[in-house]
Amino acid sequence: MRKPVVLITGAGGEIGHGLIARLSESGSLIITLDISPLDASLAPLVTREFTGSINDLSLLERVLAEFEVDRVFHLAALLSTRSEFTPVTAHHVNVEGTLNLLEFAQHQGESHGRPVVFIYPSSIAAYGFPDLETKTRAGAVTEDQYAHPTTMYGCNKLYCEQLGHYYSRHYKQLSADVIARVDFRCVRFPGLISALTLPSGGTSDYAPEMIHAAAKGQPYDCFVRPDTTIPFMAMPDGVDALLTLAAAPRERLTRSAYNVSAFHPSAAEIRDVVLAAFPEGRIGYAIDQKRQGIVDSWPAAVDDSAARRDWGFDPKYNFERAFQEYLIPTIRQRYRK
Ligand code: AKB
Repeated sequence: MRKPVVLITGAGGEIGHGLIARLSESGSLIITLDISPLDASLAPLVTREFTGSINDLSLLERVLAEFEVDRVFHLAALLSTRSEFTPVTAHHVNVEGTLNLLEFAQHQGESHGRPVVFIYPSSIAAYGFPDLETKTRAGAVTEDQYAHPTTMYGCNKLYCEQLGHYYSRHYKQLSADVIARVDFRCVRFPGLISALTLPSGGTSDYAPEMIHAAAKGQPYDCFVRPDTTIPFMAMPDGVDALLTLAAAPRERLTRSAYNVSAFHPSAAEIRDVVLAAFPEGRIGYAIDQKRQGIVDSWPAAVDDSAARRDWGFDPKYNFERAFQEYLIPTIRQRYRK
């Protein structure tokens, strides 16, 4: 009997770092798939590391043949800013790659007779507001409001939410013999701020970029206006959310995609708390109108009551604790070394 393993795609990314550490602590056997080799700090924590593309079907066939996968954390994606520069590549990776992983999970479930739990990080980019007035008036949005994304990344994320729901509920519904349909579960992440990794290609990156620049003593120009407001979350709470959702009893879940969030400061409020911690920091503003337009289309806040009710989502870090207890001390230490 093969031991069940967890597959993490995009394992070398920001979320993957924290997820691998937490899963290895719990004793899970982990296999990873990433376009780049894992950091030396992560490689020893995984049972097997595959380096390649989620669009390499022969590679996925190899994984299917060698391992019994019972959970998939599908993190591999091109983020919002990068996807705007290469929209077709973004669709290829974000959508076709996700379809490949859903087919992989379905075939895994059919081979070992149990549904594979498929955890998918969607994003606040799945929302879209036509203008700032509508965004401000909307306040904290629920999952079924304003799902009109204005970026390729947001379109990709919203469609993959629907694709996952199809695989969970309706896959090949005209074929009588479909067994072990994928158990798709998804969170819409806000901007995630990690103390351990640098941001890569996101439009919410102004928050982590400010902190890391000030901690390194480097000047930084924030690319959005001071009043810009979107929801954020400290990375440990993001990883906790994925693990808690994955472990939740299926019958508790009333929807496929859930909002999660922890705090929603303005860019100016983030700048203030960073300069209070790093008084020598030099943080100005150089607005990038295109990236500003993306962030203005995202909600100022989200209503995460469904996640709290259905599966006990409960972030540990509010705005103050995230900075005072996690981000600032950890990042300060990182650059002292
Ligand atoms: C991005 O900025 O693209 C991501 C996100 C908000 O999904 N961090």
